[in-house]
Amino acid sequence: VAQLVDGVSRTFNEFLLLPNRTSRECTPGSVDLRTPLVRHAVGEPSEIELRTPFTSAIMQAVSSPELAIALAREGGLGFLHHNRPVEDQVSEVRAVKNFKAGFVISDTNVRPTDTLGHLRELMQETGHSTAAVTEDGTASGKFLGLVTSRDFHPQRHDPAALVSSRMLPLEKIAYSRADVGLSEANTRLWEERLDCLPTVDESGFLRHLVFRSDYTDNKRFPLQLVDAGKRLRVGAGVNTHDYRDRVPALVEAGADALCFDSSDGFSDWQAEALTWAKKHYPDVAIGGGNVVDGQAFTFLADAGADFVKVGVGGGSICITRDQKGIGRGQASAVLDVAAARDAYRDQTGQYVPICSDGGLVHDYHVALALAMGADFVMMGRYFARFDQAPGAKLPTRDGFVKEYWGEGSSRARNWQRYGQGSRGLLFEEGVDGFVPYAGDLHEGLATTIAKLKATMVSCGAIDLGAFQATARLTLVSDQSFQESHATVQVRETSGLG
Ligand code: RVP
Repeated sequence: VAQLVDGVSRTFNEFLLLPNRTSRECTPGSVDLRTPLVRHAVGEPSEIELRTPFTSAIMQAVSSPELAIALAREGGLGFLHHNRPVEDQVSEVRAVKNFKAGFVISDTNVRPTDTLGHLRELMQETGHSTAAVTEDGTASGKFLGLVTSRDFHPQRHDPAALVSSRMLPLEKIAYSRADVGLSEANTRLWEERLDCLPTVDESGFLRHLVFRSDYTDNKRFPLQLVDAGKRLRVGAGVNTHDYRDRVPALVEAGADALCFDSSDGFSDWQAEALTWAKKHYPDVAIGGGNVVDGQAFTFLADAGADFVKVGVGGGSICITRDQKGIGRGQASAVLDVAAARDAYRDQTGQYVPICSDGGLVHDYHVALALAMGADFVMMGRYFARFDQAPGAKLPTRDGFVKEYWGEGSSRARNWQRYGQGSRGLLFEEGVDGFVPYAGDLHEGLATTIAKLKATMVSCGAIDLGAFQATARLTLVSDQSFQESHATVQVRETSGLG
């Protein structure tokens, strides 16, 4: 007969943290959110440590290169999705790895033979008034010149005329070698009174544009997550179907961490794929998942997973539980897997971090997930709301929303994640919808981090290890859940998060 596991399937909403004694030294300014990303021997540091415990969901609607860049600059890690040809994912990995603060990859590019009408449309689309002219009209083609707002006005110039008639050719513009540093580039911009300084490699191909940017920019991002070569770190999803091609290509492109991404990772397919990856690429950091119990965690850890993702059916866009009747409340899943991780550590001397993936609805859920033992969290809905996420921003009567759709929806058609025994989806496990627009990631995440630090301070912890070790949780009854909310009629909000 079926076995009934102990305990009820519980969600984050059912828990609260009890405040612990806060010492004088325990202040938000002293809180350190560093956390291990990958397996390491007890007593030794993890090869990759996140500086803030956030990763972005391996989803089309979430992790664009822009989002991965913005998140790495905050000390977290973006995971680029794998539901597309290998080359497309690889080129996005390269875009993140090639990012240099203040150096932008031109997004408005034309050929000299394009019409000014085409250029006008492109400028409207990107909102930019400087275009690079390259031989093939791409951002990395042979560099031929620039068109700026001083050269071209959409109302003034004939849309049928060619770009070549208005462009500033190479011999008339200042440009720089590709390895120029940001402060040298800024000096040139000011001293030569330039608006834009293109950088070009030794063969004459365009690399970046440097605008009169604020070169103190880096100071805004003191926690940037970078590799040994000071390039931003980036993660990438892989699947158990084409990993023999995808893993090598992503490693070659410089991806810092990979993750097998499946709605149910407790499978022979995933164990085989992990074993293959670790055999052929022993140095690659590669995670597995998703799982919801200790048994499944140990299975993937034994197969070589460097971290394990926890969560089935809790995602905001997810209907797996409705459709298949599998899953587990995210709080119960994290508590169970964290206990298995600690047991595995005690038995093997290896610490295999775990990630709480999906179902984080309120900022305080992040604190709960970490207190319950997650080393870091992965979020989809949360990041899909920001400017940097790829979903379209659409106006509504009350403001704006951004599109957000599940990988198991018919829009994403990610059959590699939701394998149902055939190539293609026989039924949906995700929905296609909208989330409220939340502006720039930098500001949004700052609020979430401020709340997390405030919670940790109330719990008397200045690092995540101490937070987990000393957290005291209580279950909330329906009645006390009601008590958590304001019981007066609330005036307009202050606008603070
Ligand atoms: P959320 O942060 O609650 O939006 O959840 C995001 C997570 O949901 C993803 O990281 C993934 O594990 C899961 N997901 C993605 N697509 C779907 C689906 O279509 N069911 N679920």
